[in-house]
Amino acid sequence: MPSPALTVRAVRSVAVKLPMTYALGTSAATVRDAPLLLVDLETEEGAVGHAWQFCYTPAAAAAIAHMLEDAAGAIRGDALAPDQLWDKLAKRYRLIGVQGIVRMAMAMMDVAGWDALAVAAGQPLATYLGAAPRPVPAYNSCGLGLMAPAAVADEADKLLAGGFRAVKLRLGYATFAEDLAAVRGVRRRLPDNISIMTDYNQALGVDEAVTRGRALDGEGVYWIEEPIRHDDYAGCAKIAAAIDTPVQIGENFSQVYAMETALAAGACDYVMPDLERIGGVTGWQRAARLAQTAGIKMSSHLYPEVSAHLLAATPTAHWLEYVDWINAVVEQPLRIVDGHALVADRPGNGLTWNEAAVRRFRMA
Ligand code: SMN
Ligand code: MG
Repeated sequence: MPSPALTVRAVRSVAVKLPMTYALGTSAATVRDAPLLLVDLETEEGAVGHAWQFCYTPAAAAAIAHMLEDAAGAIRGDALAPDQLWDKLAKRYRLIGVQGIVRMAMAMMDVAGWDALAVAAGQPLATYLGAAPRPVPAYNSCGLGLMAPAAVADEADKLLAGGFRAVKLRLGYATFAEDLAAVRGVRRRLPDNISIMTDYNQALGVDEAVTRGRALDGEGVYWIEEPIRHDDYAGCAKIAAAIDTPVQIGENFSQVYAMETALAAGACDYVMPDLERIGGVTGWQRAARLAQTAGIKMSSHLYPEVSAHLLAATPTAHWLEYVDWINAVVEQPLRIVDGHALVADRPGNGLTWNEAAVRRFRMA
């Protein structure tokens, strides 16, 4: 069922800081409170679309909100046609470049826009995109930061609550011996049928990544994510060719063009675009078509509520990255059953704010 024609009326955002159940302890930085931007896109016809953005650092929340205001002013009164709005804003920001916080603001607008369209059509987003909503395999990506081996194994065990059959372990300790201790500690603690993804968050150089990657072959690691600088695709290709464990990259793909370049370079075995960096729902669909053509498995990065709908509509869908960060401020958190994310069976992407909670966690 097509959505009735909608017109953009206003875009509003509110910044919140939510305490995380498990700290995100990457090799680059540790995040204990999630600075998030919650976005509402209002239409003249009444349908409202929602989206959220992880801002990485509180200062960025204000900056992205400011860009969002600028973009909203530019599309006020326009027909809600996400492709066309993307092109219009891409032209507006051509000189500064559609990257960083500019692109994040555009992508949020796009996600909220698609939500409003699906809400107006009375369909879950997955259905609106032409797919049948279906449970999507999810790994628990909360926690498992850099810490003592015994602590990391204890935490891994807790993360299986909810029936998860996969978790993600952050690596990139000062020495490989510490990486190995973490991997072995978790591998020994978890049942054999539980998959362990690993993520270096770009900590290594190419040679060190080849050395550590080869040494991890045979340790029961499902993938090695971002071993080196995210945009060194030639380096990633060298690592992918040298080790048996699959190399995963993609959270830093800036629009589908970066993914095209990465795939042409043979940079990885799997891809995992980030909803906001790939260009919202519009960008995700382009990436999904590219992954299909390339025959490469595609997972998601963050934003599990919306990504569940998108993976249900992705021909080479692989794993959904689950984080619980938004749960404190939504009316109905994403449901995980038997390690699968259940695509919300209500119109739109399923996000609606608990206004009292939003007031409580609002950033000053
Ligand atoms: C990650 C890093 C920074 C913020 C969120 C998530 C991590 C991941 O690389 O893939 O989960
Ligand atoms: Mg990552």
